[in-house]
Amino acid sequence: MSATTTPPAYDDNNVFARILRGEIPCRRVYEDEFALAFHDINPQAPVHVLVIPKGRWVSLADFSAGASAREIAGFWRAVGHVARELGIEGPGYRMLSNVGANAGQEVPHFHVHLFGGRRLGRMLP
Ligand code: DGP
Repeated sequence: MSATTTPPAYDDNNVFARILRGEIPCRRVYEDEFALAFHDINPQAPVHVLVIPKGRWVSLADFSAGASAREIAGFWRAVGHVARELGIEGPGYRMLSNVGANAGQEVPHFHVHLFGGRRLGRMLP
């Protein structure tokens, strides 16, 4: 692993930063010290929730290289908690994160999509 990799610049005006600051409303489903979860504005499934870490991270690589072990553990614990609380754990769900231009990442704040509530078609890739 290179210690010289420059992390991507974080845009403090991206929509999720504004949601975290309370400048834009969201339909919140969970919040703790490490993460915020809220319904996607444009749901692609009966359950479509976004889980975001509270720090200023653009991608998973950025997050995993820069966040503390406590923040990383807290975030992933929150993702699992949200899936259970939404009732999608038993029937099954999909977890997805778009990273960068090739994946069509729209919001440059690291986030995980949780999709559930129906049979999901195969989508690889
Ligand atoms: P992506 O960056 O492509 O992984 O997806 C970003 C998602 O964020 C997309 O599904 C729509 C959602 N989104 C964008 N703006 C808002 C917003 O203002 N509120 C909420 N709740 N969701 C948003």
